[in-house]
Order: sequence, then structure tokens, then C-alpha cells
Amino acid sequence: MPTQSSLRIVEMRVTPIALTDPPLRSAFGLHAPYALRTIIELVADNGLIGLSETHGGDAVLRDLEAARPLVLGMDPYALSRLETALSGGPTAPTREPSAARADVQPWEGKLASPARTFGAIEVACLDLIGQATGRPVCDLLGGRYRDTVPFSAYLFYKHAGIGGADGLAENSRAARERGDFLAREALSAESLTTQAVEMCAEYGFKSLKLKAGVLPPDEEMWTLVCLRAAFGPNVPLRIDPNGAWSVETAVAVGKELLAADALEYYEDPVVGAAAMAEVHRALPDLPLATNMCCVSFADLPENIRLGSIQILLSDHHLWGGLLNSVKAAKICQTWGLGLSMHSNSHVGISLLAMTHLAAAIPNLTYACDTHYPWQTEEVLVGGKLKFVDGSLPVPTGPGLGATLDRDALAALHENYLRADLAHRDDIAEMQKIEPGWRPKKW
Ligand code: GKR
Ligand code: MG
Repeated sequence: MPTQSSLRIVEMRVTPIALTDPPLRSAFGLHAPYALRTIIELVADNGLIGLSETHGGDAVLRDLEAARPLVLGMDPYALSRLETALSGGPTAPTREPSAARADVQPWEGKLASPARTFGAIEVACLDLIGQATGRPVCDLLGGRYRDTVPFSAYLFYKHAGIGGADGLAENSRAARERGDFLAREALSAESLTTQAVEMCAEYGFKSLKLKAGVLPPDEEMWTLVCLRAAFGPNVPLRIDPNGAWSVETAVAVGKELLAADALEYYEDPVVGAAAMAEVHRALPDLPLATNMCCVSFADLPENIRLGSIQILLSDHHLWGGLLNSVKAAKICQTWGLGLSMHSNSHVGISLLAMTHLAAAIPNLTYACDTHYPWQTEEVLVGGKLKFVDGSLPVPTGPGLGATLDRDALAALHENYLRADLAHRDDIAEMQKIEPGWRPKKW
């Protein structure tokens, strides 16, 4: 009988990178000129290299360094053992990042998290296993349920400029050369709608997500009305104020949006499971979605008990990797919750992992979020991944289907050294253009 040859991890490379990021606005402030990410390479004794991408910043790097002794020498199939060691034992509660902390510091790069560290290593291990067995990663997650994965247009109010070395320079040569949605200001309903039209023309997205909590709620509602008028009644719309609204505002806005039949789902209008449940009691017909009040397995019981959410926005970077995300999907199905997918600024390794995951989960029935149109750089051979009609084809080759472009990686690591950022701090960035700025509660 043939025996499977063994596979051992002999080297772990961790490269912090910084991606040029335009001056996008959210309830938390302003995106810095660079978004931080971390690229992980696990080298096996047979020469294969498994890849993964996770959040950036010092805390993430420290967590990965602490895990290094467990990873070196590891069999990439031995994932339960690694997860148990990182999380503090077989019965340790999966406590971090807790919903409470995510409410205060929603940019996940600041959170210390065994689930995130494990997830980052798990994806690279699955890439290794996929390459070693000649199967795509989606086959390791239950098998391909769909061949293409739809994504939605992620719309941001923004300042003029493209980020990076050009920062907010509205008239820099690079910004003028682009001259498109990525470079132009969009701080009104009308300019945001133009952004949406351009982004959809380029990528073919069939649903729209508005990042809100930036302008007064009436203006953000007006933006949805403009989007509806521009795209017609059949394009699903979502709005995500990242908890910037009071329950009262969220209910008042939600009533109008419900009456106008304007929303596919209402994402984190308020902060915390209890407040979300209050909004749900007032608006039982409007599904509430979250990537803030339920960000780990430990948060599920309370959210389910209170009825705080009807749709979970999964995120394998936070939920402990791809296999754990499949488990979370099953829990959603069991409790009648819908499932969609959250994103942060990222490059193609994360996007490929998201695509394999979405391909393998039958009940992931909504188009996934992605920040990808806002990133101009890539670390993969072949450059940026190509969307077809708003969807990505699920790769059919071994593993994730990702090969590192070493020159591109080195250039983005240079960006990281130049950016000199230890973590994401949107409030500090916002204060550079509006001294004293603090997040508002509408
Ligand atoms: O990139 O500004 C952003 C987003 O607001 C991001 O930080 C959130 O995590 O995309 C996210 C969301 O859906 O809340
Ligand atoms: Mg969100």
C-alpha cells in the first residue's frame, strides 16, 4: 500500500509589508497613506512554500514570533495540536478578540489574538498540503461548491489623493495620472455615486456596500437614494456605519430604509450585542449584520441568545483560519443565521484564501466584501487578480494558487520601513487634517 510521504516545516519567513492606501474615511477616522499587512511563508522539507497573509503591525509580528518554536519542525497536518498549544489548552475558551474589545478598537491589527496567529499559520499549512497533494485549498475545506465567488463594491467617502508617498496630495502627478475613483475626492452623495459607477464599470460588481458613519446620517441616507437611482432596484445595497449611530438614530434611519426597500442588510449600525438586539426588536424585518459585535466563537452564544444579528460577516483572519470558518458557517446554518464575508485592506493572498473559503461554503449566499479595488500593489506573480463580472474564478490548481513575486514583496517591505507605522491608527491620521478630531456618535 502506498504511504504518504511526510512533510515538515523547516523555515518560517515573516515579512511585514505596507500597501499604498488612499485617504479613505470611516467612523474611526482616516486611513493612513499605508495599510499594514504581514506575509507568512512556511518552507517545507521538500522545498514547497506555503503562503498566507494576515493583519499588520507590531502586535501581529510579536504573536507570530512567539509561535515560531511551535511551527518549526511541525507537520502541516497537525493543526489541532498547534491550535490547542496557541490557545492555552484543549478546553480554553476562545476568548480573544472579544466583542467588547472589537467595539473599542475595531481595526483588528491592534488585537492580540491566538485565533489570528493560528489562522495565519493554518492558511499557509493548507496551501502546503494542497500543493503536496495536488488539490486546491477549497478541496481541503469540503470541496468546491461554486466555481466563481461574487464580491461587492466597497464604497468609501474619501479625500482626494491616492495615499502612499503622495499621501493626500490631490494634484500629485500620480494622482493626476490616475484621475479615477481611486484618486478623486468623494465626500458627497453625488461624488460617491460616481465612485460606485466607475468601480462597477471596472470590476463588474453587482452589489454595493457603503462605508458610513462619516457624514450626518441624513446625507448618508441620501447617498443610498442616489445609488438606488443610479443602479436601479435590483442591485443590493448595504450600509455600514461601524457602530457610529445611537439606537435611536439607527432605528429612525432603518425605518426609512425599510420603507424604501433600500437595503439588503444593515451592518453594525450600533455598538455591541445588546444595542444591536434593541435595533432588531424595533426593526424585525431588517436583517442586521456584523463584523463588530460577534468576532469569535466565544461571542456567538450571547449574540444568538439576544437575537443581535441575523447575518454574520465571517473573516478567516479573525476566526482562526479557514477550517474554523467552515465550522462557524455550520453554526450559522444551525441557528438560521445568514453568512457574508468581511474584509480589510489586503492583497491577493488573502483574496485567494477568501475565494477558496467562499467556494466551499454552500450557505455563504451573499457577495463578499473586499477592499481590493483600493489597493494598487500586489505581491503575486502575475499581478492583480482579475474580476469577471464582479466575481473571481475559484482556482483549480494545487494549494491557494499563489506564487510570490519576490521583487514586489521586497518593494512592499521597503514601503513598510518607510511608512514607520507600528499599528493602524485612523484617529491620529484624521487629527493630522482636523486637529482634535474624535469619533462622533450620531
Ligand atoms: O477599512 O476603514 C476600513 C473598514 O472600516 C474596516 O476597518 C472595517 O473592519 O471593513 C470593515 C468593516 O466592514 O467594518
Ligand atoms: Mg463592517
